[in-house]
Amino acid sequence: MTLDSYDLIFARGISATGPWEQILPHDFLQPHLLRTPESEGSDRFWMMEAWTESLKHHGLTQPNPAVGCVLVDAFGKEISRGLTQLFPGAHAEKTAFDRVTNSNSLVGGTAYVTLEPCAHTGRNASCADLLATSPIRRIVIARADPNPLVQGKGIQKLRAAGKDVTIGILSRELTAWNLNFLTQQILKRPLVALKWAQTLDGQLADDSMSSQWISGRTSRSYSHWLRQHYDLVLVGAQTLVSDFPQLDIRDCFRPHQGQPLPVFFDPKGILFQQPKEIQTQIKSRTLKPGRKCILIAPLSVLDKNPRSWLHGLSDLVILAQPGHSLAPELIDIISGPEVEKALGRPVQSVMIEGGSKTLTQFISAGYGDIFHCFAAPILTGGEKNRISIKKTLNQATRLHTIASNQLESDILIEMISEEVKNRIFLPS
Ligand code: AOF
Ligand code: ZN
Repeated sequence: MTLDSYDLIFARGISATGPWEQILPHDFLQPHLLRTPESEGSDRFWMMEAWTESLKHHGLTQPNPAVGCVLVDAFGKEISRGLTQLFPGAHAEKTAFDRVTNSNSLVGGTAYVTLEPCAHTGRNASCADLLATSPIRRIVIARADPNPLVQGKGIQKLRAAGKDVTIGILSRELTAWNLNFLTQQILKRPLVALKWAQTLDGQLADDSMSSQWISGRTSRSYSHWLRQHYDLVLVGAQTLVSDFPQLDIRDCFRPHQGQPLPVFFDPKGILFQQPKEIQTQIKSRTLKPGRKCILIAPLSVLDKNPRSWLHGLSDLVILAQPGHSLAPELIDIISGPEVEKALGRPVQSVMIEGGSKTLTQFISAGYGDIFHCFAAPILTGGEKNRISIKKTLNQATRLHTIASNQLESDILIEMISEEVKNRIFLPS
């Protein structure tokens, strides 16, 4: 199968992590951010409905993917819908079946599911068995589940039971939506998302290091939605010193129950060398007593510098990196047992939010599965705060655009790496 770059670009009104109408407050929704409605009753129409259902548990089902399911009767009327419950709760299909009041309505009906129904008996009976033994006639699936316990076996069970199975409706969009889960399953490591806002001339901060307020309020609202999407939010120590970022979800349209776990990366020990006033500000504005955070620094930095200024931060977990390199040490630490313990579940994803040095280091080390990049109509000049990986066009890292949009006067471009395109988007 070949897929050219154009084929990867999503339908209008859909970002890499959901439809805009589900993400932004309604007064931020400019007309070009609205979807072209699907024709009523079509497979795409119902798959959008199944996706919309799963969005209600955005960021809450991990390590399970947030799946949606809609059951439709033989006359095209909705019977019920369901979504994956909070871990370790029921799967979407089971939730939808539990909400059916008249089982006769299922005869000859269709189930729309955003991921292949599972084939294993885990905490629940297998969803493929549930569908296979039901009077539902047709099952429409967005994409296959690469979990070795499933991996096509769900589809096989359905076909063996004589069901009509269609695969691939909104598959790119739902692959992006489940990218955390899919990356963990296929690449056996956490998804690394890179997010930044830059001026039109490529500065992530001005030369005096101020990086706040480059992008507008709609872009900021989307950034907070992204924080809900990823398990960890990581920034470098310089960003901490310059911006005292809160790294929480404040400005999000939908009610949210979780917060990402903030991770700070200090490869040179600059936090330890700050004057007392700055350290006090870091403690009161970002690390905060009672807030669970992770600080990662090389062993040599932690050995050399007194940590007394961190006293009182009982929920701060300090982790030593054996050397100085990012790959694979830092990723190993991020997916290791201490971070898993602090998060309360296995780490499936991390979003690197800056600054320019940290992003440059990650990109240079070959990391970056998905990019959310905002460009604002501002020119600052300057040269200190740019992504600078120093490659020629021949050696350039080439990405694939999956979505782009104008958010007020900013332009958002969302891209995936070659590896994600070939190994996660294509096999679906
Ligand atoms: C579905 N429907 O709603 C979800 C699925 O540990 P368990 O038994 O809950 O199974 C987890 C796996 O099930 C998960 O890794 C993924 O492969 C699949 N998720 N499957 O049929 C759902 N969330
Ligand atoms: Zn299931």
